[in-house]
Amino acid sequence: MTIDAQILVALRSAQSSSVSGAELATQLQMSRAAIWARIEELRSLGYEIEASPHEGYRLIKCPDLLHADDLLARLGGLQKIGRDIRVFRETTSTNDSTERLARDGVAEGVVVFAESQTKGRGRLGRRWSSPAGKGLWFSILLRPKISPQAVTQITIASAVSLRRAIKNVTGLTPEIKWPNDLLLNGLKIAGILTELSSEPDAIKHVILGIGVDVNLTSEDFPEELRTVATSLRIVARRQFDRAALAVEILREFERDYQLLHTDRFEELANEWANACTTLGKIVTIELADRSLHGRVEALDQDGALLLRTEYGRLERILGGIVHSHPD
Ligand code: BTX
Repeated sequence: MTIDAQILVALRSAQSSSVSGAELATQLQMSRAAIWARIEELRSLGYEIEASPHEGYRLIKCPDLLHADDLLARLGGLQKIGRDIRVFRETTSTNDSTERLARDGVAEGVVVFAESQTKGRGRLGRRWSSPAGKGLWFSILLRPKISPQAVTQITIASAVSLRRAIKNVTGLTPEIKWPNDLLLNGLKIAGILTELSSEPDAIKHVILGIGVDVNLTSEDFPEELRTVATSLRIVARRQFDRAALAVEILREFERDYQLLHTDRFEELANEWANACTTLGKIVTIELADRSLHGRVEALDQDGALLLRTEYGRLERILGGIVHSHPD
């Protein structure tokens, strides 16, 4: 953990009391002057830190920005997902930035956040609107030990952990639309883009891209999205601490990702099925080369959707865009 992250851990664990400069200096094996310089640096980033000659330092308020050291400090360095965190002010797509790290051989668990994306993307070349400082736009590098056919399990695991994290932090309970959308009041508040790099029978790596509309107002969305998308802020009528939500998502996902590797996907699949509004629905699914119409019957052990088509055949679907129809 960096020095700044360790300082933030110490200040946070003191809660509303102060930590003396001498205590920090001993703990971090630095001079008190060097600690003071780091505190000044954190202040310049917007951290409100009170300094009193008798009592020491006290953390009053964190700025509304994503700061790698702060995220690391909040995670406490205990887990694989988020053991390394990078934050860009702007990037094309966090999936691209993470892909470069993957090719450089960086170990799994690195998470790349961006305050804004100029070319945020969804599936099939669709765009993902990512205004600065309003949402969580990030990607996780994974090197899962599962077969390429089972990669949908990762999307499922991330959907349930994302839903749980949102519920824990905001009290709102999104529904899941297969395979990768989270909805509130029928409007999209989050999307997941799973990109796979694979050989025929082994996964090289997976980039899990997650976008969550946290503090956007309706004006922050391009006009054409205002009838299909919403944000946690619009629904709850209050703003949320993006860093706290980010950390909760990474914690929940760490747990579910471990379950995948211990053959416990069924537990996640059950949770997913309970939250999924697509099960049992009459849908049209747009695939790359055709579309299928029928009723969604179940999810199989790889996370694929089983669709009973209008002709009575059972089709196994791994991707595609789902349109629901009333019964
Ligand atoms: P998707 O293809 O299911 O959804 C894309 C569609 O969602 C768009 O066509 C549009 O209708 C709608 N949309 C666009 N922007 C938003 C938004 N901010 N909120 C709600 N709806 C929107 C979903 O793909 C997967 C999205 C993943 C986004 C993350 S962000 C971090 C990472 N980097 C990156 O480039 N993509 C992922």
